[in-house]
Amino acid sequence: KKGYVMRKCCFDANGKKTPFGRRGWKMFYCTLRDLVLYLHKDEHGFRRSQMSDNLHNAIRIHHALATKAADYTKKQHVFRLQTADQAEYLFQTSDSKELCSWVETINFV
Ligand code: I3P
Repeated sequence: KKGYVMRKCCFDANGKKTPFGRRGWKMFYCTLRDLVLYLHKDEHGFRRSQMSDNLHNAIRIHHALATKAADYTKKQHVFRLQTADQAEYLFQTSDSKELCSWVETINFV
């Protein structure tokens, strides 16, 4: 699965609160492949990048959990992603169908 999303970092690895200055919403082209969510500036990023670049902005989703962020009311169609290393992100998708599709894809790969 792939597509544009907005991402906000809430907690870094080990559940450490993401510091102010790095908590903003940022747009990424998101590619889910082999249990890794790759985040690139645009849809050409994956092809253009070295594998090391790809891994730099990557989130491992093995043992991660995606849930609709019903408690986050500032934006619509947002899901929360909690990773095995206790990082946490919010992702805003374009509509409710995309939201369900991302959540199901992440949880059932
Ligand atoms: C953050 C940015 C986020 C905001 C966050 C700010 O500032 O304004 O949009 O989250 O609030 O800290 P910065 O870009 O300097 O990191 P919301 O959009 O959810 O309000 P937060 O610290 O309460 O998460």
